[in-house]
Amino acid sequence: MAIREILTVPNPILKQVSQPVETVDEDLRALMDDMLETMYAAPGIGLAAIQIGVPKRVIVMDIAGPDEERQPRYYVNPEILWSSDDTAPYEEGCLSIPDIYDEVERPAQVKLRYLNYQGEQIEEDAEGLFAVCIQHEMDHLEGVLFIDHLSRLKRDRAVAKVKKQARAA
Ligand code: GNR
Ligand code: NI
Repeated sequence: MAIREILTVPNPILKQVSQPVETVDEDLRALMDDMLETMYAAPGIGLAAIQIGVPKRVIVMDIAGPDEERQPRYYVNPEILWSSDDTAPYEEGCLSIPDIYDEVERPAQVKLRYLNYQGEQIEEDAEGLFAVCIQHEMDHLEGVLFIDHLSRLKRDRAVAKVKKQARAA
C-alpha cells in the first residue's frame, strides 16, 4: 500500500470524465487499497480515483466517526438508480479544494448500484452523510467539484484561495 499525492484545483485532470472499470481484479484492488490509505492519511471520508490522477470510476469511503471502528467501503462503476425529490443542505469540503467549505443542496436519498471490492453487484439505499458523500464522489467521476454547485463568484474565490495557499506552501 502507498499514500498517493492528492491533486488540487485548478489541476485540469480533476475535470476529466472517468472511465468504467472492466474487471475488478488484483490490480484494481491494489489501487483501492492505495486510495483508502491516502484517504485515511489526509484525513477524509471519501476519495475518487481521479483525485490521485487515475481516471477510473472507483470511489472509497469511510464515514465512521473518529471513535468508531473503521468501516471502509468501495464503489466501482457506481450508478444512481433513483434520487429523492426532497433535498437537504450540507456543508461540504473536498480534499482537492483544501480549507474551503460551503453548503450544497442535493437529493436527500438515493438508491445505488455498484460493484464492491470483490466485484459483486450490490444495490443499496443511502441517506444522511452517506448520501451526501456518495453524490459528492460520483460528481468527481464526471469531473464535477462541489464548488461547481456554487455561484461563479464563490467558485472563483475558492480557486483563487487554494492557488494562493499553494504558492505560500
Ligand atoms: O473528506 C471529505 N469530507 C466531506 C465533507 C462533506 C461532504 C463531502 C466530503 S468528501 C471529502 C473528501 C473528498 O474530497 N472526496 O472527494
Ligand atoms: Ni471531493
